[in-house]
Amino acid sequence: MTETRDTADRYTVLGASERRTFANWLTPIGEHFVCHRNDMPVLEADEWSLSLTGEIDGTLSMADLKSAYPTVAVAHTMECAGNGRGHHQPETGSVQWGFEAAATAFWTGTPVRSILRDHGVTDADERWLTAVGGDRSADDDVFARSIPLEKALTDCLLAYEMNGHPLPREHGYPLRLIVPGWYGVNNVKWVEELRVMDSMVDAESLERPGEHGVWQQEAYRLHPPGVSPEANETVPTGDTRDQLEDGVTYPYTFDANVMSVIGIPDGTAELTVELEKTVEVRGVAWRLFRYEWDATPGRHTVLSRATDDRGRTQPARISEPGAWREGLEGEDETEAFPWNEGGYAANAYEPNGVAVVVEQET
Ligand SMILES: Nc1nc2c(c(=O)[nH]1)N[C@H]1C(S)=C(S)[C@@H](COP(=O)(O)O)O[C@H]1N2
Ligand SMILES: [Mo]
Repeated sequence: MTETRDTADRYTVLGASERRTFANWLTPIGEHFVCHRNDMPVLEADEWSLSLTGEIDGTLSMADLKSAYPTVAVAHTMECAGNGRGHHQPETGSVQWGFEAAATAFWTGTPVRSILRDHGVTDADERWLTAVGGDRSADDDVFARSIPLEKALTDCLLAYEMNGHPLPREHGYPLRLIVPGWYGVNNVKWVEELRVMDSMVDAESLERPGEHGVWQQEAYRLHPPGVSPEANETVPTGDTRDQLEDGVTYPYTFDANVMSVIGIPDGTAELTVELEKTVEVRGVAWRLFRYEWDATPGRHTVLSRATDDRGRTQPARISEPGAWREGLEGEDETEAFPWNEGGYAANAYEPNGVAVVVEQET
């Protein structure tokens, strides 16, 4: 793993350094990518508390969270919304991720639903849950993100363990929000406040100094070049693909688009195959897949393309900057994910192919 601190926009970034990470479905902590922008806060679990605000009211210590509510564990594949950004041509700004900003871990913690119910929230009523992180920028801006309350009541948790170990500091110690299946940015680390609101977070939403709406309303939204999306109070769906097709003018990165990566062969060495023997191709389509490849000698590009349970498949490539939604209207092989200025939510499969040379064993 190599750690880089992007000097232009200050992201701290760490990614799996090897394609082979994706040959297994569970990612060891040391190979799980890391992504955040502010300095990591130095927090201690026994001094820390979670504020419940907005339409709920209360304060919970770590001991309250662990003793007063059930404990659950979920396997969550987290993908940075900027994964695949490096495949945009021309290049967009920020971290040029290829396929490595994705990982699967077991997260253990308290169901958000249990806390909300205990504080009188049983129905979503089209409201939002805003999680605020304990990291501050130099200008006192906080990291705040809103998700539909409906999602929070369904399967989200406040996690304090990762793969059975105490949550590492870089992954949000002592507590982080886990939003299963949704892009990394929704999974707020170092959570210190949960706020039940009628709308998504914006500039004036919190009783705090600094900017509040940046992460929700400005960064992490899909739009063509030269556009500054206006803030929305609400959107009709958390389905990123539905938003992209026509649901929302400039979509938010909520649930993750269907995606896959090959782990082996990893392209680093030529393969020698015995006659009549297959080559194992293994990877993750945010679940482990495996394919016995009847390989023939020669040069190949091995591609993986996933289809989700709603029949939506990965587009082949990323469009030209001007195409925006038109690219999505192409049929199958010609369908192109819209080039967008932030380089978000890209799930094209062609750029992630593995070049493999196969020789016949004699
Ligand atoms: N408080 C806080 N939470 C955050 C971030 C951040 O900068 N601050 N970065 C988000 C982004 S963009 C991603 S992709 C995930 C990455 O989580 P990880 O570092 O545990 O992999 O955390 C999210 N949660
Ligand atoms: Mo991210």
